[in-house]
Amino acid sequence: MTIQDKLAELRHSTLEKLKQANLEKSKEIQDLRVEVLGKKGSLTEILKGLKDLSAEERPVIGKYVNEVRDVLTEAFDNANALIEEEKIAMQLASETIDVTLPGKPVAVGNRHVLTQTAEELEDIFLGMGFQVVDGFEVEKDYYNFERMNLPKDHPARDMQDTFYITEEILLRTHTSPVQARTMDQHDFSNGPLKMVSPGRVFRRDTDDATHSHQFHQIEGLVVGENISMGDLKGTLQLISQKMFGEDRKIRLRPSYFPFTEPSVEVDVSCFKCGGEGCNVCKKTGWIEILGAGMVHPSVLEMSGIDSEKYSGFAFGLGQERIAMLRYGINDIRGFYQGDARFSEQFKG
Ligand code: FA5
Repeated sequence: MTIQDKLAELRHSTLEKLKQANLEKSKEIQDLRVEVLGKKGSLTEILKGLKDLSAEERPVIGKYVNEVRDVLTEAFDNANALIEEEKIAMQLASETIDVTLPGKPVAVGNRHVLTQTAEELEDIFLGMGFQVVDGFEVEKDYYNFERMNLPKDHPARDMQDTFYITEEILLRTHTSPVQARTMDQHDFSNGPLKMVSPGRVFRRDTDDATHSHQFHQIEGLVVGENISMGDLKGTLQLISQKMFGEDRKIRLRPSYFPFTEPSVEVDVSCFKCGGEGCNVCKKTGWIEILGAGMVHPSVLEMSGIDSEKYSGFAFGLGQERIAMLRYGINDIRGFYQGDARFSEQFKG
């Protein structure tokens, strides 16, 4: 038998076997493929005889070998495709999909409780005619300290050490630098300046249940003619009532900030015991919520504002502090850990 005959015979017999193969048994076809086209298969075996051919015969037979290989490869591929199709057809015939089954519920997130607190405060202030202003988290030493009446050697800087980018650029320690930036821009012919500015601040503080090295404040500032301590008290009274309930009272205690004179700490009467004394207010009946005061004349003058004609009040409150008191959160670190179980409690 010549090589050509052997090839013709292999082609014929393989195609016949493929025709008869049980299509449901794809293994049968895979085995046949290895048997015929595999490395040690029948085709390879026949090709061993190529070496005995003459130089003239070799290209002719070579061409024929390729033709047989192509025909058989295609035949196996077709058989496999047919098997795949049959499989899918069988699956479709046996499977039904119940389109009326309820779907999987999509988990809906919610705004972070600090964002909610800030937005609620912003809404109250917007209602009182304040504008909401953005500040810079990376701030100049000049605005964070010097314009707040804290020159380079001022001892009160020690209370607000921070992360320095360069000697002159730092992560702001409070939202107060926004005061100077907005006062610089304000045109009093358009009326008094009334703004709030929420944002993140940074300090070299040791983290514990009530302190974090980064937290959030809301700055408030009003500058105009005849602005008095009474306006400050009235504004803060309203905020406390809106945030903690109508019955809340506030009290001002003398304090010190270099950028306000006089300066006060502001306490709100305890929302839990109503002033009787309990574990929330540490038996005092009062809870401290913010620092405030009348804007220091030097701070006004540094913005080119005539302190004889204009006066103002400012305050800075801790957003975490407000949220912790409102919702009875006892550890500030919960705000930053990204635990969904914490956030889900404040869906609103
Ligand atoms: C200030 O930062 C002043 N700039 C506030 C101010 C503004 C006074 C305008 C006068 C006029 P103080 O350092 O007290 O003040 O911070 C204000 C509030 O931020 C505090 O009442 C507290 O609620 C919050 N706070 C301060 N340090 C931390 C901290 N490490 N972690 C969380 N909250 C803090």
